[in-house]
Amino acid sequence: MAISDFPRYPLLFGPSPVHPLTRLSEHLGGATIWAKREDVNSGLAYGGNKTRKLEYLVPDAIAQGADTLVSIGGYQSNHTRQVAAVAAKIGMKCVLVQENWVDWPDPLNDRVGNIMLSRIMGAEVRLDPAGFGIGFKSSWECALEDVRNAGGVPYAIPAGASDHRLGGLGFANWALEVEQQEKELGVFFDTIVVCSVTGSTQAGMIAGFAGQDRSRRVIGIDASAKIDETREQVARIARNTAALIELGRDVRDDEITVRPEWAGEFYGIPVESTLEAIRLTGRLEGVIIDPVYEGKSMAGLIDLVSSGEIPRDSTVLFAHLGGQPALNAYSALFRQ
Ligand code: 5PA
Repeated sequence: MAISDFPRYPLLFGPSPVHPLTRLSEHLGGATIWAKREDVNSGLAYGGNKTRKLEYLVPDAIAQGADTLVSIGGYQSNHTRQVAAVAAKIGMKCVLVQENWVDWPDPLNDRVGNIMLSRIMGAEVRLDPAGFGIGFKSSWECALEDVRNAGGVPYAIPAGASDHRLGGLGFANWALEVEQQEKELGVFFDTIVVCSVTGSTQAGMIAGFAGQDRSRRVIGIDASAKIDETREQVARIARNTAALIELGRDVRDDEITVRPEWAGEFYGIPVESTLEAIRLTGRLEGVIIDPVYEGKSMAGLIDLVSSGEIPRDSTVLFAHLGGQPALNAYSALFRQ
């Protein structure tokens, strides 16, 4: 089945905007940098990359007769906030397991930002003390069981909507969207920079771009600080998605690049390069990025462009995947 044959429930405004980051490009003095903005892709609770993935999961949930979306993430998960928004939009209930993925001392971490938004949208939020991990958890099984016991029909959405048969489709379609926008703009993005944690964002892109005539580099920047797991997950989902959309060949190893250098020591804890990237992007472009994800991928882009590893004649597309609501739990970092 081609990607266009998969049922898709429209949740986005349309193609997400693409625009140049002129002052950042001048400042770095290297490649030309553009951004594609998943943070403003939808009117649903500030959008983000998961909203795009969920366009392909919602028809499956409806076909299965589900009445409750069940998902999992950290206290400040952007993913669970987007699941809550989508559940509200399509008139389903929502149960979210929110685990203590980040050892972050902010006393409002489980109250402001994403988790507050999920509560506003009517999701049942269950706090769980378990630590970071993108696999399947017993607390999550328990949430599914509780929905069933109460007579409901749950639809299980794994962390980041990634480890799911349809999880890579949203960003395989993103690759098609990029190709179309390039035609309209008369530009070609030879390099894509994208943050990776649960992996289906980058994996979907890889599978989608693999079917196009012109080749390009997709550079994943790990933000989980567990590089082997991220690489394994990206590779597996890229291959499964490629098979699902009938690419007709295997995804080669050299099409899968995930770089570890900007993750710091822990998922969810920004390091100096993260904070510099956030400040620089804010001050030069008025564009806001977060300390957990895009702060790290932007730090990678800044280094790769400044060092010339991404060459001067490159045109780079930075995938801005959303995530700003979490900034509210990180206010201590920006008091001066
Ligand atoms: C997230 C993920 P993947 O998980 O698809 O690799 O995407 C990484 C990513 N940018 C990049 C933002 C803003 C993200 O929210 N967030 C997770 C969440 O629970 O929010 C899945 C981890």
